[in-house]
Amino acid sequence: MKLDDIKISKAIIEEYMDELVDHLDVDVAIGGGGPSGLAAGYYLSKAGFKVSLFERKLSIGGGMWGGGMMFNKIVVQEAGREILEGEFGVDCREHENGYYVADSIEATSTICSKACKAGVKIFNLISIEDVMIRDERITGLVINWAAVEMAGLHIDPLTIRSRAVIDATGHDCEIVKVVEDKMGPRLMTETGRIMGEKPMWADKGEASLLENTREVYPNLFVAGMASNAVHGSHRMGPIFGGMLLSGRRVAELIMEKLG
Ligand code: 48H
Ligand code: FE2
Repeated sequence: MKLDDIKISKAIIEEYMDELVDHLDVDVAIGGGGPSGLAAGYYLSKAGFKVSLFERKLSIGGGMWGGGMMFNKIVVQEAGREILEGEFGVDCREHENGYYVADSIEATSTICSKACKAGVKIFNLISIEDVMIRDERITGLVINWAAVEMAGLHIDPLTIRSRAVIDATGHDCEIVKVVEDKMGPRLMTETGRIMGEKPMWADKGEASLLENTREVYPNLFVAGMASNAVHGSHRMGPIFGGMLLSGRRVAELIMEKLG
């Protein structure tokens, strides 16, 4: 077959546009492609929900690639291992009683692959810059090219409609921040506001994560590190079991809500 350069371009543009148009209106829109967002998307897609995930960066996986301080290993506890090895098939080696270690490259790439195969439509290089709110309920996301954001160009965004939104943007809880900025102290936290992350304490941080994984504004759920940041709980360092458990938990909560 003689290759035609224009046909290659046309194939890319048309296939991408078809998928984008098909995902303008979804069940669940996820902001952030770290471990919690990917796990949430995986479980929701596996259950038959239509899911779009938007990630600002070129690479998916958030803070998982780098392990701890660039030592590319991650630690999970037994409950986390049940997901990492049991669900995703990533090798976990017991280093010491109850402390399992996985290769961060294998873990991140595998979770990403499983999420895609389960049906999560991942759009990388797209940032969430705002939300849509109708009658005090989140009804979708406002998105723009990450390159537009980085260049500081004045280019208006586009919108995605969804029945539920997950803020899985990590430490910065960027989606919840937008809601707080625009709606005032109306979050479902103790103060109605983002309470801010507390210092490193692996045990406490992991223990509080599932309870903090919840709806924080009608139709807006938090997962992963954003959950602890929003609710004023501790960070936990490079232990990633909680992120996966939080992703599964938020998926369960949304399935319950959406039916
Ligand atoms: C599009 C965005 C936007 C935006 C951010 O940081 P992450 O890995 O988040 P989690 O919660 O899945 O995992 C947290 C974990 O990586 C971690 O940091 C831990 C365990 N820390 C403990 C500690 O003590 O430090 O991924 C979030 C992703 C990133 O890829 C961002 O680029 C992306 O979200 N993102 N994408 N639009 N507005 N904001
Ligand atoms: Fe972190």
